[in-house]
Amino acid sequence: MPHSTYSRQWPDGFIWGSATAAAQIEGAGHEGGKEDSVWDHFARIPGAIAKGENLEQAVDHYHRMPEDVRLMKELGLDSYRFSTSWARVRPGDRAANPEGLDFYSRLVDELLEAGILPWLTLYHWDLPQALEEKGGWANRDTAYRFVEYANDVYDVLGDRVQHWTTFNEPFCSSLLGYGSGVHAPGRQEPRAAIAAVHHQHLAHGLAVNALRERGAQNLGITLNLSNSIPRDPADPVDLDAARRFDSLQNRIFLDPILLGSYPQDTLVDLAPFGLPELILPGDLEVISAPLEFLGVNHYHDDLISGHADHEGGDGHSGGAERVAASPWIGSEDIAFPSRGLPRTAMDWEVNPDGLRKLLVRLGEEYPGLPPLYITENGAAYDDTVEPDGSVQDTERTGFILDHIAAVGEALDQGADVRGYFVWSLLDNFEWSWGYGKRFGIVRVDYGTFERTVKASGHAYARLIAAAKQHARALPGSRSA
Ligand code: IFM
Repeated sequence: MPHSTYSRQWPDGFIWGSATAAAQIEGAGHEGGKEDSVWDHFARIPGAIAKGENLEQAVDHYHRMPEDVRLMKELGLDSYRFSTSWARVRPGDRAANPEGLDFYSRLVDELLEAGILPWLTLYHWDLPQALEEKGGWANRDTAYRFVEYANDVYDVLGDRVQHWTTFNEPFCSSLLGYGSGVHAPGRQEPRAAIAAVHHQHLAHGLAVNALRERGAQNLGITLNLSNSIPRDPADPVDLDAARRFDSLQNRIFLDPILLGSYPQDTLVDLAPFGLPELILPGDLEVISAPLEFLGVNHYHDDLISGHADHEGGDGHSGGAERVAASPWIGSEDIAFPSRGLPRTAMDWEVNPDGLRKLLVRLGEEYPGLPPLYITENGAAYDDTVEPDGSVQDTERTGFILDHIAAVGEALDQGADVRGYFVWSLLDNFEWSWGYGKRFGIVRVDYGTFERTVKASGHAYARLIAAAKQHARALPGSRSA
């Protein structure tokens, strides 16, 4: 029985895409002039990555890029969201590396040739290790180095790439990287984590201004957002815990970037960690530079209890990394109880309606919100390969189609969503979890690097084709 989403009419020009990130797929870890990023370095720390895996070969996209673009074309993608690696473009953050830039230039040409819109992210977590050794994101100077890197990329690709995203999920590369330490660089330093948040904001705003001056017209940032739901909305303890969690997961990013101010409660909560003193005159004006789009990554919501002592830890939270981050935000009391929903292999709950709620909420709470794109949504499951070589990933297929349906409902309720990118095109290196968690709509055999489109990939391709057909049927549609 076809999913109802197949017959829905989508707005004219709605973009269907898929996303990846350099460090997770490229490999060629030390080829073509590339030097260590913080993730290469982190992967050498015993115990940092599951099974001691590393990014050296990843899924060999660096050498198989034309084949991967052919796959995208077969799937019918309108757009491909990828990131450039700072450690490849400016190894050691010394000077631009022509060979590194040439790889991305060839990728962009290949995409355009295939009729696929390149959607570029400048920072998906791979800071050159040389900069980490100078303090990393805890050092304000890194924000200015980021602008140099952004300019180098723009100078080579700006004639062909229209969509520029500064950062992907700064939550992870600041709070998880410098606070809980479960992401590179693996530091557990509360003040450094808060400094990293502010300096990434600053880097974002400086780069937006610099690229706009060079001629960029479509600039944005991608945030990973989740609804923070108090377990008992009548319990002031749960309510306050949910407020604090929302502050760190969502509002500490959304407010400075979209409104030009940190939330008042965040400033108070984080005063012991030095937030107010980090904000220099003029910073917030730079940080809130106007944007043409906001990228939203959504995987799951969080049910929040303020009674960690009674919850017996976060066994069912899907938010273990956040609990690990909690000691420095004064939130040892936060727990993530289960509400009995099905879960993915990441132990993240499956709740498509959360995406609808989030999209509607953004429109209600942020006046002047730029158009939204779902820049990541998807699920890890333990796939099995059938004797005929196919992968019948029914759960992932359902996850993706149900979430797309939720995007449709959000549109009906007034959310201005212009596109959807599934995470991920390929199975890949899932950070500290290594290669064990597969998110791809295309399977990668880690022995041979052979690619096989999974049932979810076929379903997504059918959905894209159906969406185009309906768009053609709409009077006045651009594609008519
Ligand atoms: O793999 C990651 C990606 O790099 C950033 N967003 C979440 C994905 C799944 O964890």
